[in-house]
Amino acid sequence: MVNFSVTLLLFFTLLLDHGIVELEASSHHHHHHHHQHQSGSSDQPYRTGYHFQPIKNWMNDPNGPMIYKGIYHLFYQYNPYGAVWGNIVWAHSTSTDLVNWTPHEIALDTSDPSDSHGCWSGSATILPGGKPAIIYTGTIDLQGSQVQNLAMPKNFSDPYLKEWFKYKKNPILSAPEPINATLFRDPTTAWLGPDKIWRMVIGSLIENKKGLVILYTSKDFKHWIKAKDPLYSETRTGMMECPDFFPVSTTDQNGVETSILGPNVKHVLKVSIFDDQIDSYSIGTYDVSKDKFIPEEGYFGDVPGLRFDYGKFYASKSFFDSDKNRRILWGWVNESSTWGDDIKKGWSGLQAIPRSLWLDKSGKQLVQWPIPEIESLRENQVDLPSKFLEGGSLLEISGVTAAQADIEISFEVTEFDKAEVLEPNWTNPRLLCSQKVASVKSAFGPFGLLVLASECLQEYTAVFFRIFKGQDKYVVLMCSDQSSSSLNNKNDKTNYGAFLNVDPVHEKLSLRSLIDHSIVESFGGGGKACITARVYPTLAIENDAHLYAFNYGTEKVKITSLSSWSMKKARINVENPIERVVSNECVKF
Ligand code: DQQ
Repeated sequence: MVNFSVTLLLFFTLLLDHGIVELEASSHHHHHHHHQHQSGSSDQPYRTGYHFQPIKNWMNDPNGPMIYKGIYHLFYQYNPYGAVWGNIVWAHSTSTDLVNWTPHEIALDTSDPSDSHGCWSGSATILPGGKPAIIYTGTIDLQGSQVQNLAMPKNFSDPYLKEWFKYKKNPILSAPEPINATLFRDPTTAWLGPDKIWRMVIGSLIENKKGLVILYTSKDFKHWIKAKDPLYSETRTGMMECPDFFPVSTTDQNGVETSILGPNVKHVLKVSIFDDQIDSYSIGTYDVSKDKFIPEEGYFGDVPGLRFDYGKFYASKSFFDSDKNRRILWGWVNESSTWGDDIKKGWSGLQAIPRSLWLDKSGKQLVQWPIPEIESLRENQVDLPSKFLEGGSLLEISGVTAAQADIEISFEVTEFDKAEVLEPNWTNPRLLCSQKVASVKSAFGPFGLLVLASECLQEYTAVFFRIFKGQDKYVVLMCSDQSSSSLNNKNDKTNYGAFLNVDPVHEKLSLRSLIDHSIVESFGGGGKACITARVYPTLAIENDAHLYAFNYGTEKVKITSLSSWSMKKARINVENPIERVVSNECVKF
């Protein structure tokens, strides 16, 4: 008896000991196996199944995306100590398919005087010979004064680029006169001119409201000289963060390497406008002799203007995927819940599903589409034969896991006479969508999808179209209506909207939504308008979530095609279980 309990005690001590050792080891890595938040668990209904997110804590901007030796890299702004913004370092994950991700140790932490208070956003550039370099913003005091730093991989033969060293002469740049040091951040991927000189831009603000992207040049990537003029500036935008500057092909949908110049390209400048929290872009030409970007039309921050996404999507960054000849866009999707709720659930922030991006045939806008790799997660396809949806009707799409799904639907309208007239001052699509929510009928629309819907429709997120009679053409409005998304009224339920550049007389109206527990990413017109929303249903969770096609307009519309899929869970930032067993369990026992 005594013997037995002694043995038992010893056994428990061993277990305990082992547990402690493992806890220490994992906290050192900033990844805790012990607190994995599972999607599909009732205490974590908002955790996603196939979106990029760390195991826990706060994440914001995507940083330094690239492909190196066939491995995709994503770094991101991360708080190792909590679910709200702060203590920002560069966390790092890699993937072979952009779907499943392996976490690595923190790539850049706040270890140097030149980044003692934060490693903020920045970009990777592949130098000649295929060697990557990172330039990022360091903050050096409590006020957030900013400088730019250089980092290089320790070991170029490691395709995972697990370790980085910081250039010993950092910082390579401090804010130039008269720029305020707290408004000088987020270097882009650099591009090489025909003169073999590197160029990059950094986001800034001057004279209270004037946003600008400051241009720097370098011969060796270490010494950078400020150009006389910015690459671009605009009087009233406010602070421009996270600029991105890249060419797009005018002849096909392939991506183009960042340093490529005309004749078959146009250039895109994207800036993240801090005051509005939007990613606004412009298409134009890059005059390399004057080092100026000349937009073809419009202004940044115009309403409606050109945006990567008309919902929640910010601080995005693209990279050229040289393996598959495409340009891929990453973007941060913040929470729409309260800080209190974020702290309770222990995490904040998602990355949108990476999108391929190219110039539309019109040449006037970009088109974006989720990378095809994500389709490997599709299962249990449910198709519906083409059919009419009568005015005021609802059609349940069953057979898919509605909380974690992908759906593509296409509509056709043939008789337009009764279309509601678009008043000349209805120029702000977001405003229109907040006035004309899903329950407001017109002739053509709203029709579309009710996602993350509870059985009796106390909760739903409505993604839909309306067709208006404009001055000389029919105008399509796309809305994402969050106003009924949750019984929890503490969440931000702002509605989003965009005009969709599709002619409904000659083209079908297609809509795809990627649904993942607390995120709905919608693509209208094959990716001509994208709207991402965060929602937190209280009833429409897990197996209690439903999916419907609906038409609350008075006139019938035709569904010409409908396919939907359950989405499998991706392996995202969970450490390789085999590696763990070998290193922690087997070795010790
Ligand atoms: N996030 C970073 C900044 C950037 C901002 C700090 C954009 O570098 O300007 O976490 O979200």
